[in-house]
Amino acid sequence: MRIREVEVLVASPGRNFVTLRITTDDGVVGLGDGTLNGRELAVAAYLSEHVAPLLEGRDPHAIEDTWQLLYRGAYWRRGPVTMSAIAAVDVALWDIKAQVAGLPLYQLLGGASRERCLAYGHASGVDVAELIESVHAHREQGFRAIRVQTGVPGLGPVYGVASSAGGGERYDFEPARRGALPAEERWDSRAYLRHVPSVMESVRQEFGPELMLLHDAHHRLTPIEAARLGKSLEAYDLFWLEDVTPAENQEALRLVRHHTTTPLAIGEVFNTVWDYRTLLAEQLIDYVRSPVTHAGGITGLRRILDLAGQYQVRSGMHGPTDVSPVGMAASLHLGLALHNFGIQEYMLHSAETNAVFSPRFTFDDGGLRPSEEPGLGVSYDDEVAARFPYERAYLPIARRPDGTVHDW
Ligand code: EZ4
Ligand code: CO
Repeated sequence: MRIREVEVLVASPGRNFVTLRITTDDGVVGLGDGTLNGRELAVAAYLSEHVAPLLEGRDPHAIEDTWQLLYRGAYWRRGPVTMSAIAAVDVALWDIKAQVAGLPLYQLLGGASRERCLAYGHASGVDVAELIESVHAHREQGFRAIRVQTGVPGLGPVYGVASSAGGGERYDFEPARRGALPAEERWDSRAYLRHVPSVMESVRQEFGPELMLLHDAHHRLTPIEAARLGKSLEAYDLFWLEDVTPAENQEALRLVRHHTTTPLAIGEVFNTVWDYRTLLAEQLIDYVRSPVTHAGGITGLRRILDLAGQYQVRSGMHGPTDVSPVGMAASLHLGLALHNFGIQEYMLHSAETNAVFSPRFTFDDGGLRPSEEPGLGVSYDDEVAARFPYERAYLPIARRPDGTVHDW
């Protein structure tokens, strides 16, 4: 069996997605996700110009050798563009292999280690009252774990908070105010640090101790601010506190860790095991945030999570709407099989997105399960996709009260 065709598909059904489609000479079709939010065409060009010519004629079953060829065989290694491109190839090849085997992909990864993958949804509100309404709505949908974000008094729109929660805003499909140029938001860490504990206090008062609560700081804090936040939230028993600092400075997490017992999740922008080396070896975190799509595919992420497992660190794969249904399905197959699975982020894709990909994973009793059909259990409809051409879109940026650009 040989790879006959490699196609890079870019469409914007609700938001932009980069999908790789690999077809074998036997007519087996595999899909991979290479979507990198706000940098989509960089991955598309990397794939079509630098990767596709290497794949035509290769054995699609040689997944490990292909991964090493694209990673080790490239002079310029690592980075989100490269690793998303490698992920797209890797997942498409796993999809093909599982279809040829006649098995759902997780069976090739060792089989199921659990019934379903615990999932968390995103509740938010411009104020606490709206947030509580949103948490109620998520509980009614069946979520047992919920991320909570609110606006901050004195600031305008804040990233991760629906701009008109309770209204018609499609928060679950698109959290960011994206546009053809970046929107600018205000950020004030002092105001944020004062506000968040009171939010958690209100949520615990309303919902009691059982509900699993998560919170995302989006890399906005310094280590000492992060330590203070973790400490100030200990009484509210968070499942995790996410991305507290811009953690390419792995050693900075020592300070945070020494000051708080709030569990820490980090790394949705990380892409290889090297980004986690100190964090894991010194047990500075509790959850690895990388998803299959941004960490070199199932092959790449499994390397990270196998190492994490030696340190009792579990998976917490990123699952925003910018990970396509193909990427979500891949994360679920890996998550179902992994021993050290922790939790899966789950934001609902829009109806337009689902019309293109027809994902067959299911959500039940607060958890997700991949499809039982051979392969990934996702497809791609070219005719529907053709109705949604690519649109340039930036994530917003944040500025401090004096106008200084703040960390993402
Ligand atoms: O900012 O997916 O935990 N989820 C998040 C997301 C990310 C976007 C960036 O592409 O932080 O909302
Ligand atoms: Co996040």
